[in-house]
Amino acid sequence: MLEDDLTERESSTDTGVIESPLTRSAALRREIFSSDLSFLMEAHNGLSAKIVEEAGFSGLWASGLTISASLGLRDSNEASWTQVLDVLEYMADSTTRPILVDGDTGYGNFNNVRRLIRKLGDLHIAGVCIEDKLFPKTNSFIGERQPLADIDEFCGRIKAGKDSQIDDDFVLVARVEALISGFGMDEALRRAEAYHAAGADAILIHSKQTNPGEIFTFAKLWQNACPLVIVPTMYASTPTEQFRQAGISTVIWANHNLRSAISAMRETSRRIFEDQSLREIEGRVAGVKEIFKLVGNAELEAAERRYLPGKATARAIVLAASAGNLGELTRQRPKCMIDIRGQSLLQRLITTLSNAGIRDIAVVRGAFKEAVNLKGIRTVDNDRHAQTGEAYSLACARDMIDGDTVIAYGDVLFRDYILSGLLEAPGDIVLTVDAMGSKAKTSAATRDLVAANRPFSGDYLDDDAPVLLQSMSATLEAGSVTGEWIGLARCSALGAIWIAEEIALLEAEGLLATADLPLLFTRLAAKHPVAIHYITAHWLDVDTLTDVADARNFT
Ligand code: SPV
Ligand code: MG
Repeated sequence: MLEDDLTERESSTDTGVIESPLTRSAALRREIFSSDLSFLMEAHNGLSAKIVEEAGFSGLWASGLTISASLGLRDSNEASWTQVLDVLEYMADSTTRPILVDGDTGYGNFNNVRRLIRKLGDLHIAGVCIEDKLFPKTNSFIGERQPLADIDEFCGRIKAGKDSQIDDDFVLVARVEALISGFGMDEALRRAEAYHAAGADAILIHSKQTNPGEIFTFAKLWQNACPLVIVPTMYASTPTEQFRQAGISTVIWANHNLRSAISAMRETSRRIFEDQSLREIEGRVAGVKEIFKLVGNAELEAAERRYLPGKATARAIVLAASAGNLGELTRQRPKCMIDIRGQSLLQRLITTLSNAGIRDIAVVRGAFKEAVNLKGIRTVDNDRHAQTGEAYSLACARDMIDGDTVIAYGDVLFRDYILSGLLEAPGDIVLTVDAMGSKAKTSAATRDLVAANRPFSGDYLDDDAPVLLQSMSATLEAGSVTGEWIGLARCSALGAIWIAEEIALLEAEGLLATADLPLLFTRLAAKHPVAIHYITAHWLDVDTLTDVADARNFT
């Protein structure tokens, strides 16, 4: 599983020491045992799992109710446990975050729980919650006095579950239904104590009252014997701060993604049915590009460039001639070769380029040029680097600006998706621009500020109308700035011709030695469309020692 590689791979630290990988179970355990209040958000399939992660949640609740409902079934074990596993596999593949699975009653007795927990381990599910009822279960909010399991029998399910976990950190939450079923506080406490003693890592104390009274009473009497998990669906108006004060460990927002999807889908279906047209709906629903983005089409395109013959067409020119001004770090090597957690800045950039299928990489070197010798690159020398600027360095590699070409500064780091987005973006010259200018620079470092014909709107439906560069410079009027160029651009074969022509003109005017790329692009924008591809964050460039520290933390 790709995502597992991401979460559970080994990661190296600043010191070069290999840290032990954090499994999803360990991540869930950390959440549940942390002194902060944690939140798990409901998801019921791969797509909703992605949306929960995108929103920022550090864990997911795979709800029995909503998984069943999304299959068109009742929350009465109508979906078999292996059908639920199939859904969980899609969910686990879709997120790197830990998932706590609603395991209902465990689908039978201790033996069914054993098989369930082994299979959940195989799928890298972080934990399971089992409730003290009988198979087949009924949703807790239906009917009164649902029969509860015998305490000892349920403790057997807990023990068997804990004995079957593959990962030591796997979290088993035992859910006490005594309050819901009307058996009272003493029974609830008696059961929670027995389940904890049987090995449950945490207790989910459930209530269907519309106020949190009995939950808070339980929490007080429980005295934090082990973490408490709650599902405030019925007492939804309780301020979250009160849960914190009551010492609750984890709140599950149990079904709100499915419920919001139901409202939205109903409204859309009704509207289209009545209108027999899409006119009113288009613009109110997520764009098709949102779907592509959520399921990671950009990654597939990058993979195609890497693996499909004939797809890896783009080449790259990296401008890395400048010496940099980082004291000791740049005393004997250029800025692009400073070490960032065991790899040079340039090596990291080259890895990002080759991840996108770009293999033909030319690096324009200047200062300490002998230090710039990495495998898999061509080098071009700008021996006048001390007297010249970026446009001159680019001109040194002008023979290589031919066909689809990426141009990058040698001191930038950006996430892979940013390059994939640039490679996909339409236009003959396209610049990647951070719309937020989110890089909080502490120094007065030069920033390539951009004025475009339109600011970033965040609306993917706008994508078809191109955003075009008007001018770029370190000194733009604040009101006209729509972002900051991150030092990454792409041109097509036609764009490459325009760039070559403009370089020739700068040369003829005697400006080539001093020109920088903002000037080159501003001049190009006066004659040709120079498109902007907006991003928001996930990049940095290295101008100062603070940037070096940030680069070490950049993933
Ligand atoms: C679920 O989400 O399936 C739950 C929580 O078990 S509840 O519906 O409140 O029982
Ligand atoms: Mg459930």
